[in-house]
Amino acid sequence: MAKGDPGVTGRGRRAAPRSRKGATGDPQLVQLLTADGERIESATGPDGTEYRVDFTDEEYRGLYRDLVLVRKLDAEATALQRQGELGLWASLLGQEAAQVGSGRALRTQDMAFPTYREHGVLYCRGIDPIMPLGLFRGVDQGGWDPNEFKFNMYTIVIGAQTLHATGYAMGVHMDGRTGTEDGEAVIAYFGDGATSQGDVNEAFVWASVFNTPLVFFCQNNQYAISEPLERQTRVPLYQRAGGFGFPGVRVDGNDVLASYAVTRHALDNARLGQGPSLIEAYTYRMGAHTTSDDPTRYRIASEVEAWQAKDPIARMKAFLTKQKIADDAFFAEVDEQARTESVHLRERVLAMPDPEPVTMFDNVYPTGSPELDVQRAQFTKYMESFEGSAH
Ligand SMILES: Cc1ncc(C[n+]2csc(CCOP(=O)(O)OP(=O)(O)O)c2C)c(N)n1
Ligand SMILES: [Mg+2]
Repeated sequence: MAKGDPGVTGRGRRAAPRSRKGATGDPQLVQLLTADGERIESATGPDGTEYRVDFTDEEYRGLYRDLVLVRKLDAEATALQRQGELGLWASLLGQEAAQVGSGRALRTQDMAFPTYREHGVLYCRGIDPIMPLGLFRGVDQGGWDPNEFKFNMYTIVIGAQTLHATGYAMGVHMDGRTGTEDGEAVIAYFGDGATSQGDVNEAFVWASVFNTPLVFFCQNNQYAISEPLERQTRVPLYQRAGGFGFPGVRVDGNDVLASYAVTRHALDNARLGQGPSLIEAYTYRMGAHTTSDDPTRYRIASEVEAWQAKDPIARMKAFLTKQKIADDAFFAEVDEQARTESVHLRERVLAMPDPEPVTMFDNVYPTGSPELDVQRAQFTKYMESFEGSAH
């Protein structure tokens, strides 16, 4: 989507083409675009909130472009790993709508705390998509400035970032940066498996009792590596929020429009000082957990096929086509852009220089530390012990 703030209201917006309120077939699920690409004008959440979007045609096309680009760059990263150019890759395949919808719902001042899979949110924050590839290639430690882009570093420790986000959001609140329409909100991403972690449950408690401006965004992709959802919970995950004292909602995470609407609403409530909420984006991890995983060992092909029919990009394409918002020339142009950008990404990854090993001590502390100086000296000596070493 073009730079700026894609709106949910305003002049010149395209009216929703069809009104089929409540037609999701699943009363728990907030959905604005069916798997067949039919628009639903509004959907009601469990607390009675009415969700809707009102995008211009250009904004709809922008969302589609985001989805396609993010998927293509992710596929390129997977291919690079397979060719030995990355150590590992955690693919977002299938989760593009949850990430682009929520990522585009963030306002400029909002801060995001990702896991290791949020490449789509990273893209929406305007960060060069090569950044996580440097991390997974092992040549840098992420490389982007979290303050500049309002997107924290990737976190591998499951659920830990929800506590970081809670502390950050408490600070935002204490600094008086909430309570107005241009206030700040914070979003913490995590997975279904992470909901079983102590960290996440502690974050829920603290966020709740300190009324923090925080949206907990759980991408329920049905698996934590090989562990299925039924090993994490006996109730729908979004209902957990009730026990902690804040609202929860389940959104169709393969529907970019609903993901946008629900996240925008939750963030705006948070920035106004109304406290935290939990969004469960109901989606599916179409690929492996990471490139080290073989999902055929623990799930059956028919399950994957059933989710293929709910593909987030196919339904957006069907909608744009049916409503004549986009034509074949547009789709071809987006595909060509995705191809060009992925080729460019590959070239830049292959050209990434290997760092001097000793640089791993850089950036540990902003102003260094005596202990680190000792370690650096020891390591330098060790490296010099290798015959012919230039270090
Ligand atoms: C504290 C901790 N325990 C275990 C792991 C190993 N681990 C890495 S990913 C993962 C599963 C996470 O599943 P989920 O939260 O559903 O996120 P997803 O990978 O599906 O996006 C586990 C157990 C870890 N990284 N950190
Ligand atoms: Mg998961």
